[in-house]
Amino acid sequence: MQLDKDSILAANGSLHNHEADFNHLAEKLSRSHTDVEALVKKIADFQVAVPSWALGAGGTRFGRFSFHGEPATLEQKIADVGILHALTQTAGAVSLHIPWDVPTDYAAVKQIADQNGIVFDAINSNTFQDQPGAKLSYKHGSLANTDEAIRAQAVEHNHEVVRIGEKLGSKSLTVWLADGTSFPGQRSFQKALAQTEKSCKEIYAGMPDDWSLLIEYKPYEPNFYSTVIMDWGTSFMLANACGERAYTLVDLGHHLPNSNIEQVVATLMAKGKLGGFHFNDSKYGDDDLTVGSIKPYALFLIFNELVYGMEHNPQNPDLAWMIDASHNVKDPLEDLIQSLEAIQEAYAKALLVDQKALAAAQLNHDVVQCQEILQGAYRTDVRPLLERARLSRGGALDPLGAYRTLRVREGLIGERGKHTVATGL
Ligand code: LRH
Ligand code: MN
Ligand code: MN
Repeated sequence: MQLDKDSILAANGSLHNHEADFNHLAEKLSRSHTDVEALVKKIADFQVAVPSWALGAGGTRFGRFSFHGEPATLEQKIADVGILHALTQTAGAVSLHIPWDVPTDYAAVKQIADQNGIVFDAINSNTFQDQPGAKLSYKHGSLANTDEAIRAQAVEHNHEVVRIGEKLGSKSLTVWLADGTSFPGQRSFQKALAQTEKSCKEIYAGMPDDWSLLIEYKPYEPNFYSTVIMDWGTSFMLANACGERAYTLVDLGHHLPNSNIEQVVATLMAKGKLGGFHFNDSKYGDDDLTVGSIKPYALFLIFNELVYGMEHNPQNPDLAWMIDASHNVKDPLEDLIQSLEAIQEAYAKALLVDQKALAAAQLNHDVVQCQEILQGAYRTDVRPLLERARLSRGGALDPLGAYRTLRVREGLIGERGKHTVATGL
C-alpha cells in the first residue's frame, strides 16, 4: 500500500482554519523578529529514521499481542515507513537491525525504499541474542566475552552488518551491547572494559573510511548488576579510543532516574562526540514509550541543547536521529505518527528560544528571566508551523486524522491479512 499525494490532498480538505492559525502565529512571531519562513524550512528539513523493528507490535517479557496487518517482510516494513513519511514528511529514513531484517533481495528493497523516498540511516548490529545457526553463544557476553573466539564472532558480525549497510547506502553502524553482569563478583569490571575497547577498535578498523561508529550506552537491562558500557562517559572514552569517526549515541531511555540528559547532550556536542540519538519516553526505565507522552518539557530542554549545539558546534557531526520505541497497546503506525509529531514540536519550540536574550539574561544573573525565556518558547503552540512544514512538502495537515480517514490500517489488513507477525523485539 502506498499513499499518493492526491489522496492526502483530498484528506486535507479545507485549509481555511490552518491559514487563520498560521497567520495569527506568524504575526505574533514576527513581532519578536523571528524569520518564520526560515523556521518552517528548518522544521520541514528535519528527518528522523524509523527503526525496522518498530513497525509491528512490540512485546514485554510477559507477552506479546500482535497487531492486525503487521508487516511480515522487510519490503512491507519499508512500505510502512513510506506511509509514515507520506503523511508526516519527517520520516524519510529507515534504520535496520541485523539479523532481524537482513534483505534477501537487495534490488527489491532498494527499489521500494526509492519509490517511497526513504534512505537507509544507521544500521544496528545485534550481539545480545544468539543468531540462528551461530556456532557460539552470547549468553555470557559478546564484545566483552572472556572467550576470544566469541569476541571474534561478535566483531565479525559487526563487519558483516557494515557490508550489508554498504549495499544499501548506510553510513554508520550503531553498536549496543547487553554485556554486563547480573551479580556482584561475576566478572572483572576492568577486564570486561578492556576487552570491549579492543573489540570496538577491531570493529572500527574494519569500517570504510566514510563510515561512523555510534556507541550506545545503557546502565542496566538485560543485566541487572552492571553493564560494561554503562553511561555516556564510558561510551565517550571508547569512542575516543577508537578514533575520529567514533561517537557516542544517546538513547533517552538509557539513564538512571533524574539524570540531566540535556547536560549530557551539551557536554558531548561541545567535544564534537555526539553522533546519534534514539527518541522515546519513559516513566521508570527503558520503557520505550511514545516520544513526548510522559515528559515533554524534558524533551524540550534536551532539544534546546541540541539546537544550541547544531548552531554553535561545527566540530560535532550531523546526528543520526532515530525513534526507538515499542508499541504494546497502540497501532504502531499511529504511535509513530504521535512520536514524530512530538519530536517536531519539541524541535520547533527549541528553535523559538531567543538565544541572544538568554545569553544576556545569563550574564546579568537574571535567573527569573532565563526561565521566562525558556518557558515562553515552550508554551508557544507551534502546531501551525508543523502543519505548514508538512503542507510545504505535500504531507498531511493532520497525519493521524488522515491515517484514519484514509483507512490505512484497514487497507493493510486487506493486503496482508489479520494474522501477520513482524520480526523484532
Ligand atoms: C537497547 C536498544 C538498542 C537496541 C534496541 C532494540 O535497549 O535501545 O538501541 O538496538 O533497543
Ligand atoms: Mn536504543
Ligand atoms: Mn533501549
